[in-house]
Amino acid sequence: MKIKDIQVYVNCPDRNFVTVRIETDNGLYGLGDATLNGRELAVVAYLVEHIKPCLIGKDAHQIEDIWQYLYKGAYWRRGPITITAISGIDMALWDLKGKAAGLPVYQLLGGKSRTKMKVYGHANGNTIAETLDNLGKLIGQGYEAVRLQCAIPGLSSTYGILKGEKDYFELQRNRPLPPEQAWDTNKYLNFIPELFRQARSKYGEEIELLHDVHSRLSPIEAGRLGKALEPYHLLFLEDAVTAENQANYRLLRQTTVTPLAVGETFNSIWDAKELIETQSIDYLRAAATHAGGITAMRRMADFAALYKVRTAPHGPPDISPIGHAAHAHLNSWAPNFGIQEFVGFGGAQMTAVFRHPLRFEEGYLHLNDSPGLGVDFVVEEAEKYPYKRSYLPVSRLGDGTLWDW
Ligand code: CS2
Ligand code: MG
Repeated sequence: MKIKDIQVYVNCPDRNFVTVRIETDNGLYGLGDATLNGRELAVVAYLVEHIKPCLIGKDAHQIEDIWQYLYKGAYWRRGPITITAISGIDMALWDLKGKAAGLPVYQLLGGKSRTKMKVYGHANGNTIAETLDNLGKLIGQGYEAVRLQCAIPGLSSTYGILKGEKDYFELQRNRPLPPEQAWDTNKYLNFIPELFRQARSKYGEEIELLHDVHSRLSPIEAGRLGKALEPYHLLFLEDAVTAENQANYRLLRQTTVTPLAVGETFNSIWDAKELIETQSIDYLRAAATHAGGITAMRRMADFAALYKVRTAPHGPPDISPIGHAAHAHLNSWAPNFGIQEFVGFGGAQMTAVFRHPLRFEEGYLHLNDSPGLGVDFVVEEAEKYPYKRSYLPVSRLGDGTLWDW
């Protein structure tokens, strides 16, 4: 099964996505997600200029060899641009292998470890009352786990809050330059415990609650927050601190029993190695689209399992339905799957462009048995939505210091 051609598409149905399409000499094609929010064109160039010429004529069945060839052959290893490009190729090759075998990818990984996948939804609000109303709506839809994010009183804007936009897609696609958002750690730390106190008081102990700090604290500030949230027993506190220095989490781990999750910005198992070996985290948030595709995620899941760390793949609106489908196959197989972040399937434009094998029901995702990843990408629809440059925000403290967003 030789690679005959590789097309790379960057389109903006609801928001920008990068899609890899690999065609083979036996008439099949495979699809992969190579979206990198705010840096899409760098990945497109990497795929078209540097990867595509090397792969034409190669055997598409050689998934591992191609992964090693693209990873080691670049010499300049790792990094989000390189690994997101490799991820898109890798997903497309697994899609092809499944189609050639007439089997869903999860069967190629070892079969199903579960019949459905637990997800967590997002409840956001400009006030605690609004956030809790949205939590109630998700509970009514059957979610058993919900992430809470709320605007911080006294701050003009903060991560995860829609303000006037109708959804994340509208929020993310209209940023011709990086928006500057204010941040104040003290206001945040003084406010968030009250959000969870009220959530528990209103909805009881059963619903599993999560929160994303989005990498804004120091280890000891995160320890203060983790301890303050212990009475509300979160499923996990995400991105409490950045993990470039993995030792941050060893320090944090000594201060609180609130479970910890990190990894959405990881692009290599090396980013997680020490965190896992020292059992400094409970959930690994790496994503197939940014961490090296299915080949890399399988390796990370197996390594994490040795240390009782579970997977909780990143599932934001800026991973395409192809990436979400890749997660569904990995989540079906992984014995140490924890939970999947789920923000819905997007609007009419998304469903016109992307076909996926997933069904949401009562707090769980169900995966059908279509061969490969079970996805499709309608090129003529996608081309109606040309790429539109858009950036992620940046954060600044009150004195102008550039901060983690
Ligand atoms: C967030 C993401 O979903 C999450 O956990 O951290 O929405 C993140 O902000 C975006 O993926 C950035 O592009
Ligand atoms: Mg996050």
